[in-house]
Amino acid sequence: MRIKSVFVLMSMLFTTLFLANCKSDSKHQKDIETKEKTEDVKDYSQVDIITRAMEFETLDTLRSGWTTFHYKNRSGEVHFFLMDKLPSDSIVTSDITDHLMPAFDDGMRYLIEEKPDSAMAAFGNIPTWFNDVKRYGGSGLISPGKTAVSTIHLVPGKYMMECYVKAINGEWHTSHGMWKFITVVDEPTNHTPPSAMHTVSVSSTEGYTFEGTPTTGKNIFKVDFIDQVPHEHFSGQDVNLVRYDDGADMATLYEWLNWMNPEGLRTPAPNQFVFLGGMNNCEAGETGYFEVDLEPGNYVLVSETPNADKKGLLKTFEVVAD
Ligand SMILES: [Cu+2]
Repeated sequence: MRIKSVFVLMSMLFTTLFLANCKSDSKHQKDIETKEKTEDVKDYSQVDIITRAMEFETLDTLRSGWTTFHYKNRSGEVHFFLMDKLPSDSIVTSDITDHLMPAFDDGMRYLIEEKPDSAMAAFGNIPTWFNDVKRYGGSGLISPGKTAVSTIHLVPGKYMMECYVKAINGEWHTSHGMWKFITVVDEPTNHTPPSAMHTVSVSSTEGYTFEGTPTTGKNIFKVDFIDQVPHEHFSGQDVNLVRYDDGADMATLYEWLNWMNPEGLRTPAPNQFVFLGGMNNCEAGETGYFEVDLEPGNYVLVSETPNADKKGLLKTFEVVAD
């Protein structure tokens, strides 16, 4: 673990030096300026994100307002993306890699080793600024080969895009490189959210309220966050759309969705379930949209929250053939 951290640090130092060296190359600098200029005039209202292994391949700068993300999971693991708005623009890479991540890394390792007291002590080292992070949505969990389409409303600021699913060894995807700073500038897109066909209201006390009858083909869901509170896993509530096989053991899914379980959110995801996106955590009063093509089958809308079933933070439905 420590050796690996040193290796990661050395790799980062090498990358930094390499980039610094590149910057002295005037042709390269010109290329960068041309690229930035091209990006300046981009619409920004439709943004692709691609994950091929453990990275977010997308733009560094986005515009505020409504933006539709097409998150293409071309890797072999389940992921998501979440937009964490940082409380300060002065938070830099070392704040994340040297302070935030080690606290989560140590805490998770202790949970896997069944040392809950040590785990809580490690989580106690999470920097205090992390309490002031605001979430502005993202995708729900998305299976390999699938694309999650999410429309969210961004306010200007510095963000960290992240995925905290876990690798097969229990380490966070964030610690494997699945995070990225993104600057959202104060220039709203002209984009408007799509026309919703279904509405899901998410409340910590009432659970999900959803009366829709999704059908085959394209369905657009609007997700209203009535409130947002930390649950036993210190995180809030969200919406994931999951297709499940006949006779699937739903308890397996609910257990897996709790990151505090040593096997929770850990690769491999349970079979018999296909993750089709959804809407990641938003602040109270915020709204997000997601779009999905449905085929006949069994589906569940479910929150990545401990005891989601007991809290009403789930809703099953069936899509029948036309
Ligand atoms: Cu991931």
